Order: sequence, then C-alpha cells, then structure tokens
Amino acid sequence: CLLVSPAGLMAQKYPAMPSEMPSEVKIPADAADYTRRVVMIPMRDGVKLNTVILVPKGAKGAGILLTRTPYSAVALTTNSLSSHLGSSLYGYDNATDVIVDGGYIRVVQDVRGKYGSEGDYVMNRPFKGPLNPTPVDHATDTYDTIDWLVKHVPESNGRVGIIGISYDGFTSLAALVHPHPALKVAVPMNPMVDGWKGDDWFHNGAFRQQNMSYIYEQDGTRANDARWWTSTFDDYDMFMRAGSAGALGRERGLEQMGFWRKILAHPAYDSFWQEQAMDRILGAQPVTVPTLLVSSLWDAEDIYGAMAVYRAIKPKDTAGDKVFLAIGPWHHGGSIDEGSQVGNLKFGADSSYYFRQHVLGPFLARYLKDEPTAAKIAPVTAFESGANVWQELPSWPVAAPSAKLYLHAGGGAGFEAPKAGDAAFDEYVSDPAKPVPFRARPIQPVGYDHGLTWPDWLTDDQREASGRTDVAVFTTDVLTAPVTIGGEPIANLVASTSGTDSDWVVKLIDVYPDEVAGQPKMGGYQLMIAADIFRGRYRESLEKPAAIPAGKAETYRFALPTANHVFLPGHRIMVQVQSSWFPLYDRNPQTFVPSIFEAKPGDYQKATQRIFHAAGEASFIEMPVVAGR
Ligand code: PG9
Repeated sequence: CLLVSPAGLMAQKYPAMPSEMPSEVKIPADAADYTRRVVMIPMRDGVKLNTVILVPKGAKGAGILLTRTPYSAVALTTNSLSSHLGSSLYGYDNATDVIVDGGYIRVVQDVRGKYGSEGDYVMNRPFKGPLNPTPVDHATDTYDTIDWLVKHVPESNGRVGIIGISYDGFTSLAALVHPHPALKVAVPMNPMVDGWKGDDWFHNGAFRQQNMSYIYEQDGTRANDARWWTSTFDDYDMFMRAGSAGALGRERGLEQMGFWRKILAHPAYDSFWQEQAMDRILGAQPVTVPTLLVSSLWDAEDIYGAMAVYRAIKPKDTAGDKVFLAIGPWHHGGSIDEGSQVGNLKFGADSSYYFRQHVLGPFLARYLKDEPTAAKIAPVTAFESGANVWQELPSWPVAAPSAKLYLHAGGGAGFEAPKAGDAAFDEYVSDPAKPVPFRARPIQPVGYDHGLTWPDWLTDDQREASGRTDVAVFTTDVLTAPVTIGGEPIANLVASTSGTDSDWVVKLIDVYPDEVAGQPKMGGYQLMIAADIFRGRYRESLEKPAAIPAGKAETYRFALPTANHVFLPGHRIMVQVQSSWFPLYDRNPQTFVPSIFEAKPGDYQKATQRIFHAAGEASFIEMPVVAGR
C-alpha cells in the first residue's frame, strides 16, 4: 500500500507501526504526594498567564508561595527523579527544604510572553508610565494572579508569599508596588534592580558583553529555543575577533531582538535606565509587606541590587517591622544551594543551610502560617567572611567608609597618607589589543550548566593578574591585627590616561599567608573582597559622557560592592588597578567616541595610565572599618 501525505509530496512506502506513545502522559492520582494543576490565569487586559500549582496531598489552610519567572514554570516544577514534591521543585527559586517542610502550596508562573504564557515579552518590563504605555506591568500581573489564587485554591489560607532569585527577585520586588492585600511576605533574592549601575547589563557604564547570549535567547523566542552559538572554545577569542560588542551583535543578527536595540540606544544612564531602577521606584513610598532582601557577597550577576533597594527602603521602615536583610557568602543564587564553599573558598559549614533553617524558614512561617509562632529574625543577618561567623545585627552597614587605605609609592599600601617627596605615580600601558582577562583563559561562557564555573569567578585567585605589567599592584605589610570591614568600600582613584577615554578597575584583595594549614591551595591566595569597574567618560555625569583630557590627573570616585570581611593577622591587603576586565566587559577603545558599541578598529589605541599616590594627589580606598574589632 502506498501512503501519501496530505501535501501529496512525500510518499510513505510502508504502513506505520502502531505508536507506542500515548497521546498524553497522565500521572495516576495516587502516585504523587501532591496534586498538580496547570491553569491559565486571566489578567486585567485579557492575557492569560500559564501557572503551575502544586498542592501537597491533604493540604488545608496552607500558605501559598509564588514565583513569577521567565525561566519556564514547567521546568521549575518538573518531576525529575521521583514523585516527591521535593524533587519536583528543581532549579532557581526553589529552596526545596523550606518549601516542603513548610507545607506550602507552590505556585510558579510564566511571566507574560514567555513559555506557556500569552502576551508580549519585554525584558524586565518597566512599570506603566513613560517606558510602558500599556495598562499592565509586573505589579498588576502579580496583583491579578494573587487575586485569582486566593479565590480558586480552596486548600489555601489566603496568605501569599512571593520569592525569587535574580529576574525572579525583580518580579518579587515588583509585587511590592501597590500590593494585593493577601500578599503577606516577599523574599527577593539577588534581585536585578539597576541594569546600568551594577547589575546584569552594565557596571558603571562598562557593558557586560558576555550577557549578549542571554539577550539573544531570552528575547529571541518564547521558549528560548533560538540558541546563541560560540565559534571559539575561548570567549576571549570570540569577542576579540569581533572588535566591538556592536559589531558582534551585527554579525549574529542580534539587532532583531528589541532589547538589544534598546541597549544600543542607551549606553549612558539616561531616563531609560533611571526610570526602571527598582530602588528608585520602591524608595518612593514605604514598603507595606514584610520583605527579606537576600544579598550574596560573591554575586557574579546582581551584586548591586539587593543592597541598593535596602538603602532606598529601610529609612521609611520607621516601625522596623517591614524590611529585613540577609547577606551570605554565596555566589548568585547560592542561598538555595549547598553553601560550604564558593570556588576555592571554604567556610567549614553549610552557610546556605544555616540561612534556610534559621532565617528564611522562620521568616516565611511567621507570615504565611495562620499561627505565626516562628522565631523573629534579626533586622540584619550577615555572614562575616574571614572570621566565617554569622552575625545578627540591628542595622546595615556596620560602618561608614571612614578609614583611608592609601596607595603608596613602590607598590605599598597603608592607612598612613603618602609622604611629601614620595614618587608621584605608578604607570602601566593598557593595550586594547591585549586586554586583561577577567579570569584564566580559556574563558567559559556565562551559565550554570554542569562544568561551568562562571558563578564562582569572583573568588578566583588574582595572582596571575598581579604579575602582569598592565596591572598596578599595591600591598600593605603583613597585618599584625585584624582589619574588619562591614559596608561598601569607596574607591578614590586619582589617575590619568594618555588617551581620551579609559576604564578603571579597582580590586580590593585579601592576600593569604604563604601557607595555609589544611588548605594548600590557599597559600598566598589573592581573594577579591570587593571589586568593580568604572567607565571614565562618566566621571562627571553618568548621563552625559565626556572625553577625558589626555594626560590630566582626574579623580574617579565610585563605590565597590558590599563586603563584610575580616582581614586576619598574617594576611595582607592588596589593591589592584587595571584598565580592562575582558571579555566580561567590552573593551574601552581609549579614544573617546560617541558610542563604544560603534567603536572602529582604529579607535582602539594603547594608552599610558598613571595612578597617583602623591601627597596632594593621593589615591585611596575609603574602608568601612569596624572600630574596636
Ligand atoms: N541575572 C539574570 C538576569 C536578571 C535579569 C535580567 C537578565 C538576567 C538572572 O539570573 O535571572
């Protein structure tokens, strides 16, 4: 017999075998210890959002724990190993032990435009207003979702919490704007807050070009199935060969994606970035829902956001019962992983488990259960690295940036100001043809797949960089007493360039003793405690870039990420200064051009960089030194 396809084009020569596959795979009702409902929840504009609801068997009067994500509600609730609810909750956002032990109804929803949800997708969709002419945003979508859940999930007690990491931390923050009355608690973890100042897209104007793949996949299709490709094993080569990020985008067709076009149009901190910064939005009025902000000390993606929101909203929490903070020794999202180690850095105990047991668990229980018997958490719970202890604190920061750690002539550093007559500066040549790798090559792409070490890179040994001729290094004597810091160090760099634009990377480093008992790898280790990059063209205004006068010493003052650390006796404190951090950040051509995305090969020029440490032109880091400790 000859089978002909409907189009009549393909002829099948033999009859098909009866297929072994059922038309739909159904899980027998008694096989799981939860019930799974997948529903499309209608929003106020008629768009329906795909929502997975997992109700533990026998649940009655249970709190609901919601996450809103662009990362696939199905994938985050996929039964991977067994039918136990714990194994169904996989990946980002699922602090599985806390969710299961708390008996919560777990709800995960695709944001509009992604995976099973209807509607248009916009990266970190801004709030209704000049950047969003529609009547819907993440605040209204959360409101409508919660409204539906409390009316349609009979097993619930009508109390809803929202939790999420990173993007889903951002959606957790968005829930706090005109919140639904049933929203009783929020836990934004490592939230994306300000894409220009210090989270995913730029840091102080320097573009994080390794995230181009994220834009390609996230903005390309609903299900992230148009995949970015790497043409070289080493990302360093891929970005070098392309020249500018703009050129690589053109090569790959990235301009098809609307968010990339917005990035290209807004390289400076203009109203596009200012108006969607979540700290500004949330700081405008008091937060009315108890909120636990979670920050990671070695967060390779959103190290800025949680602390910025805390600074913005804490002052309006006059009763002290709405805004809480946890700071842990984790990589991005590490609070839900095993947390006894980040990269080579070991803490001797599972810090994440401690956090979940003593902070996250009780915090959620207090607000999501009908009888809030759970212990109150401290206003601030912070892990002090170096000493490796948890602290319960009344407020944050512990100290203002007060003590000046000066860079000295001859590669020294110390808390004494430079002396008259000391050499005025150190210099190095920054060559855009040989930018400083941000970690040892070959450089892997950004990602969390098995074998990728991206999440840990902030803990990489900086020894290799300290040996380069294009990195200036300043080190204290061996400490005889501990130096404890708790807050944001502020870099005050007095520097000149022979070019007309320049990047400045400042790294505050703990240098371990030559030998470390029981941890041979840590002998002489150079561990970054706080480090960031600043694009020199923004030194006068973040909104309006300006060329740097060649050869003129200028002051570059910028905050480094939060640290809570003890530099122990026997250690030394080091500061490294360099002018590239490649390929995570795009290269500064060192010639001023209107947009670095459009820099031409001839714009990339070597420059002689001087770091001043003279009596009247001192460079220093203002350290938030904790007095008396
Ligand atoms: N850091 C990721 C992200 C957040 C927001 C926008 C783009 C990327 C994340 O981990 O979700």
